[in-house]
Parts: sequence; structure tokens; C-alpha cells
Amino acid sequence: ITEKVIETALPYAFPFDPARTAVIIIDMQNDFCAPGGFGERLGNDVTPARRIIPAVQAVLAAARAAGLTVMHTREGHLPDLSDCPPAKLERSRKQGAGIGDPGPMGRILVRGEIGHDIIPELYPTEGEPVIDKPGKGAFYATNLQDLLEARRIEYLVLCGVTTHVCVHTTLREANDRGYRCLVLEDATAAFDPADHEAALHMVRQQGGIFGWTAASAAFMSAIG
Ligand code: TIU
Repeated sequence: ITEKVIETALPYAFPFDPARTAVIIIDMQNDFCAPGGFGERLGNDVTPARRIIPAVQAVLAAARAAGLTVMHTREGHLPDLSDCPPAKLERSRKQGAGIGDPGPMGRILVRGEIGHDIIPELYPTEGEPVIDKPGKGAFYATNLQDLLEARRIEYLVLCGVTTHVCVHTTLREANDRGYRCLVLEDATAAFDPADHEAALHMVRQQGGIFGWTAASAAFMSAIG
């Protein structure tokens, strides 16, 4: 039973059932949102990632209030880096953002370190699953699909960073698994706004090849 429709979604209206919808907040970690983290050391300005914090907070509050499923993801690796492919490790070092190297928030992109944790403004509450993933996509080498199936989720609403990397990889993995995905335009960000715009364009081209995009206000009013 589809109960709600976002008429202003692109490329056309997005019908969804809130009871079968999960809001997934991707990688809003200190390593991507705070100075000195992985994102900045890769050569990026973290300002665009910080700018979406109020919008993601609003979506999170609305989803909690409406009783929707909420999940969070974190990109990172085990302290011994055994789950980090050599190809990823080598490239991070070449870029001056060596995974596992010491930084101001602990070892870069390593589980258990402050840099790896979710920013305080968006901290998960008890019972909200946190998916720790070694890759860009949230399905690869995680139990995300099991968690979604157990809750009979069919619709995913994606927030977080970065639009063209971890949000897109997760979106593409989800799309191939049959989930109907909505990317929130103002609750996702890339370090370079041009990458963000290109990533949103790719979602909705060819009649919504990967899904839909919409403003977070439209989603919140649909569930409110
Ligand atoms: N979370 C995520 O998107 N990981 C990245 O490495 N993103 C970049 O844009 N580098």
C-alpha cells in the first residue's frame, strides 16, 4: 500500500510507503566533516559537507518523529587494516591521506577512532543500526541487506556524503537490488559542488535510471 507521494520529486513523482522506508545517513563522520580528517587530507574543502548538517538534522528529527526506520553508515577499516584492499591503501598514501596513519582525530579512517565516528550533531540513538563498511557502497561486505529485508524495507531515502562517491555507490548497489531510492538534494553534498550537481543529474536522467531526487522539505512534509 503506497500512502504518500512527493509530487515535486525529479524526474517525476515519487510514491512511497513510509512503513517500508528507511532513511540512510551515509558517512557523516568526523573524517569527512571535520578539519584534519580523511576528506580534507585527500585535498578537499570540508565546508560543503558541514553545510548540510542542519538539513540532515531536520530530516533525522522528522524521520524519528514519524517512526521511520533510520540507519547510519560509516566508512572505515579494522585497526590491522586487514579489510583495506592494498589498492585503496596505496592510493590513500599517495594522496597524503594514508589510511591508518596518525591524525588529529586518531588514526585515519580506522574503526574506534574519533575521526571514524559520526559527528555529534547526527549521533545515532539506541536501536538505530550503524553499518560499518570497508568500501564506498553500504551493501558491500555488510549486513545491510539482511537488516532491510528483516524490516521489509522497499524504499531508501539517502542523505550524507559524498554525493558522487559513497552516496552514489550505495544508490547503485541498492538500485540493482530492487530498492526504490530517493536522494535528498540538500541533505547530500560533495566537496566540489560540481560533483554534487553531476551526481544528482545522473540519478534522474534516462527517466530516473537510478531513482529520484527531491528537496528534504518535500520529503519531510510527506511524512509529517
Ligand atoms: N564517504 C565517502 O564518500 N567517501 C569518500 O572517500 N568520498 C570522497 O569523496 N572522497
